Amino acid sequence: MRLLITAFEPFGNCEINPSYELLKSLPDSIEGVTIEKQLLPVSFNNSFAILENRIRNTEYDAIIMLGQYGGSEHIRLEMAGHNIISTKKPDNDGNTPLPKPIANNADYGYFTSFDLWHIADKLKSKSCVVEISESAGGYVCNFIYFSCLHYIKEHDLSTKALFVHLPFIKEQQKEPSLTLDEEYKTIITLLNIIIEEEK
Ligand code: PCA
Repeated sequence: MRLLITAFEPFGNCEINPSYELLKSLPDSIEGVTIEKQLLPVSFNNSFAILENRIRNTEYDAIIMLGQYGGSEHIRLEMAGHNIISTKKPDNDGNTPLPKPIANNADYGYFTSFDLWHIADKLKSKSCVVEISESAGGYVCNFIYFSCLHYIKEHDLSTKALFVHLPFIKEQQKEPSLTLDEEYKTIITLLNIIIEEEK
């Protein structure tokens, strides 16, 4: 099984991005499956270009994308990527695109092909603080999620992709927050569930 995990660098007024802290702490393999890792810039112009380069060269079975979602108490399993950029926050290149579709002549959005209800139930049964979210927002995380799902659809790939948004971690001294250990435990449990079912 080929598995790719991505995370984002810090952005805005944050010096830490929990997704990157998590990526750095993940093991190199789980149950014999190599965990391939990719850090992405918080950039509308460059983030998907980097991911696309990886997925053009390797047909992954699963891609799990991680990002920060300040203000949430829960780890959010994102149901869908929407075909829109809508933000007032500049990205790390200083770009604040006007609201517009990500891809012209494409669907309004795509759902993940993972069974999120089943995954969320399993995670909750192991005391992980997760919820299913209907929207990944209008910023770079939604951009990468939609772009990835669109690529999978356009290229008729069997790759399953999921975006997971993480609350602040305690080190950021912002609330609400979880500990890095709690987020780590949830992501490791998620990866174990996916590996178990896809193997
Ligand atoms: N969160 C942002 C982009 C990078 C990240 O970690 C978002 O929710 O769009």
